[in-house]
Amino acid sequence: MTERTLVLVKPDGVSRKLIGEVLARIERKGLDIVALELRTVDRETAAQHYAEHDGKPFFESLLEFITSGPVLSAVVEGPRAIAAWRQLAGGTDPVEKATPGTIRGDFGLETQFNLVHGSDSPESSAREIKLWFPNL
Ligand code: RTP
Ligand code: MG
Repeated sequence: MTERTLVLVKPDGVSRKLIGEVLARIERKGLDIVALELRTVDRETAAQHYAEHDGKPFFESLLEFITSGPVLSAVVEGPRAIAAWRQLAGGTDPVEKATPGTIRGDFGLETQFNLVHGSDSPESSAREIKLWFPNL
């Protein structure tokens, strides 16, 4: 079944010039990129995006990080796109969870600075795509 997911290259990934690397992996997997934008988001948008983590100890530093520079946002489409993209990204902790061969496993060292985001369910995907691409 065709699905859509919201992909972000976070500010660390953009500043490390990994946009091309990430998009190449999405394309090599066979997924379609149906929308793409580069912008720096305000605190309100970041807080809505990560609303599920409101109140957690890392929430404030996460918002500071996500708003610290340009973020690449993309809507990616294909069969089982949500799980397929999370497989390409790798686990949240780039060392303990992500395996080599994944984006986080190949390029990441710290949990907060883990380079990319992907929606974790169809509900999150619908909510996040509406937030990042209201006109899509
Ligand atoms: P994401 O939402 O960004 O795709 O990452 P995820 O599903 O793999 O992980 P999630 O639990 O949703 O956490 C969201 C982001 O918050 C930062 N984080 N920092 N310091 C910490 O313990 C900690 N835990 C999470 C990471 O940037 C993580 O991707
Ligand atoms: Mg998440």
